[in-house]
Amino acid sequence: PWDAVCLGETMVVLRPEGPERLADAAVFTRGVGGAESNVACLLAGAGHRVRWIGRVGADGFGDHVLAEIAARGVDVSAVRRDPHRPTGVYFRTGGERCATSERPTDPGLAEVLYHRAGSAASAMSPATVDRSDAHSGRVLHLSGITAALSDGCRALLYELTAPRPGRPLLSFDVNHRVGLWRGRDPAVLLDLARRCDIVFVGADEARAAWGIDGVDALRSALPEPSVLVVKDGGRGATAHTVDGTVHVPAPSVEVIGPTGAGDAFAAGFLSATLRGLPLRARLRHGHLTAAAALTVPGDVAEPPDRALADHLAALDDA
Ligand code: KDG
Repeated sequence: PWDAVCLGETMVVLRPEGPERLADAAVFTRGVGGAESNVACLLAGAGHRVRWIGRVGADGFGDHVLAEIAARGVDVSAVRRDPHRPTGVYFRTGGERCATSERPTDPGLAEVLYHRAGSAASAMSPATVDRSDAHSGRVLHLSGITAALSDGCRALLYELTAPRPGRPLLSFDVNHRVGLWRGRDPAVLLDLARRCDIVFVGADEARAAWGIDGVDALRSALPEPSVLVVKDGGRGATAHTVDGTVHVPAPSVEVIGPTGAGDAFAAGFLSATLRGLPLRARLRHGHLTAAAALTVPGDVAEPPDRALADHLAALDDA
């Protein structure tokens, strides 16, 4: 019955009100952040029937996460509350790229500080998430963030991506988050991606996570997905399918807030996929939805109006 089911951890995000570093900020604004629920909210905003599956604490932050995501028109009835573990929280400053451990407070780079170890969502596993709930849509959207949360979460991803007759179309955004993989090998992300049908990966994250450089090398390492989308920032995105390769340049926009742009790209692409649009139009809808996210602060933008996006996506074909 659902067009799409998105599964993953969603946290409360606290951002300094101004441009300060975490060391200096005294006042924070609250938001909701979770890569997969961002995709769910955007898909719901684009008119699709969407469910988000996650796990939050039986605490006020869990109430807030559920209320905000439900208010975007997403079904949250399969989200479980954990009586013992808290809702994850993270702090983030502005800036285009994440600070690294070597340069934690470089001006211009975002600081990302997670308080999610032992969170309610990290208790997701094949025992706590019902596979039939996760497989109740046409598309199941997952991301590599979940693989880093706990052994149980990783086992859940393997369970949900196992070959099985009648399984939904599996969408996987690699979402390599440097801060979650310190001291651990992100090769598992490659393994999981190979089990899915539609894979989104950034050229930069493929280099950082796997040392793989370039679209051809990536396709060789990821031959199984029927669609492999390689995103190359402002330069554009390339989709590889059995029918060939399509590249669509990205529109140039003034970046206000880069967080959530990857999620928005995935949502635009998946929305157009659910509507049966051709590959080039799917990439264009990815770019247009990402542009909407890039030009607002915060994690989740409103998706572009469908009629306008269809018009813009068709312009070059005219
Ligand atoms: O894509 C945006 C996400 O990174 C953000 O909302 C938080 O899910 C998140 C994460 O784990 O980093």
